[in-house]
Amino acid sequence: MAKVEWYTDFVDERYTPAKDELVVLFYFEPAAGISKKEAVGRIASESSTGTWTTLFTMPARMKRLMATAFEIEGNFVKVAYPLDLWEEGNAPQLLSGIAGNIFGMKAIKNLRLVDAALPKEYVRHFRGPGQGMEGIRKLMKVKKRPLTGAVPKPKVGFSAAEHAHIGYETWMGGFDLVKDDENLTSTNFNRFDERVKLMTKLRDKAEKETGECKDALLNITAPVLEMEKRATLLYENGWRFAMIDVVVAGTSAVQHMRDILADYDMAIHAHRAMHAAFDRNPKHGLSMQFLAKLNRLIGVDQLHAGTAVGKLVGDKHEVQSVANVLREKVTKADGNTLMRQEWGGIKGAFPVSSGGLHPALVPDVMDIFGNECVILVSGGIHGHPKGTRAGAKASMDAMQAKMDGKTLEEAAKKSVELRQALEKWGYLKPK
Ligand code: CAP
Ligand code: MG
Repeated sequence: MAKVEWYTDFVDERYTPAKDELVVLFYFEPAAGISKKEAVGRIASESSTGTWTTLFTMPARMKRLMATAFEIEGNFVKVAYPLDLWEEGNAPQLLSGIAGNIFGMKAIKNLRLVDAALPKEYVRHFRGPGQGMEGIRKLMKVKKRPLTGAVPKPKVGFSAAEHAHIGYETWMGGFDLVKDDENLTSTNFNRFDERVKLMTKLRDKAEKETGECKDALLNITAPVLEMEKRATLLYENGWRFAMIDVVVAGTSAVQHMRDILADYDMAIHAHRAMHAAFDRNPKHGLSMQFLAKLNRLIGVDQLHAGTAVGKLVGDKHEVQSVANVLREKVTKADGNTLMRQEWGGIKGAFPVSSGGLHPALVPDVMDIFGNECVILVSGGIHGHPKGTRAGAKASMDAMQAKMDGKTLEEAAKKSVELRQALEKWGYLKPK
């Protein structure tokens, strides 16, 4: 019978990728009855030039565009992709290739895109963060410590006036940023433009009263033309950040908004809501470190990276890997978690640690991330026995204690707010 399939033409274990090839590390499990070689051939074929059967005609050019599965180690495989497969500066197209049909192939029982090593020639077509970590520190006039912020809680339900009041209390407790929750956009009880107007007034008041720089992560997530309008409204009101739920908004929208916001010299705070739909299963989906790489490449300035000690998934190794991908000039290789990545002129982005934190966990987060991060403590300040302002102060006192090398018990002797927080939550690690 004539040859029907040609998947194994995409496998060569003696192959050495060219310097300018894009290499992807996958975890894979063949379906029953499929050999590893047949499985990795399918991954390389379906994510580059192939299909399920041999074809009548094929242009000669196709040959040099074929991907090659070249390193199989247990259930991990590396696939090399010729650079010409990829349109310059087009992040959605990269995903359609290396994170598209292959997840649905019957011959592959489980598949996880762990990381991609992007060649310099590919990276140079992306702008990366507009502000980056240095730019944000300059904007906020915060030199050394982690930046701090909180989301008004309950997540949604406040009117714009109530929201702005909670924001003011958060700022007056010493926090830098007031963040909209991921599912707060412009609802009939808290319209975006109303919230911007009232938050602007109270930001100016808080800045005057504290002499500190105060800002907000106001959520512009919406259809893209509406996002443009909201970004402009923020800019016109002197805000220096915009928040986007980058996974639900989509890669194309984030790339577009990155250009708009960079023209406004505004930073992008990237919330990652919905990431756990595809990154928490260690056997299937996309890794958070790859999502972080993609978003730094496109140009978000800060991205949620997890806490390890809070209420949401992501252990210490994962959150530190994500932080490395976001911050380092060269991300070092790390087993089957990370491949080496040179970032060239692409600025670093802040990892954001948030989710189930309270004052007593702030030092733990600083142990994991160091100071080059943003720490959001939301329920952990609004649930303080003496309210938001006291909760923010307790968190700032915990952070100062850590920076002074003091225990929280010592610091609590001089901070009634920290003592009260310790009395309520102790060192609870919420689930
Ligand atoms: C945290 C939060 C953030 C999570 C997102 C929430 O609130 O506002 O959305 O941090 O998770 O809605 O849960 P709390 P991650 O501080 O009150 O938990 O940062 O892991 O993406
Ligand atoms: Mg939230």
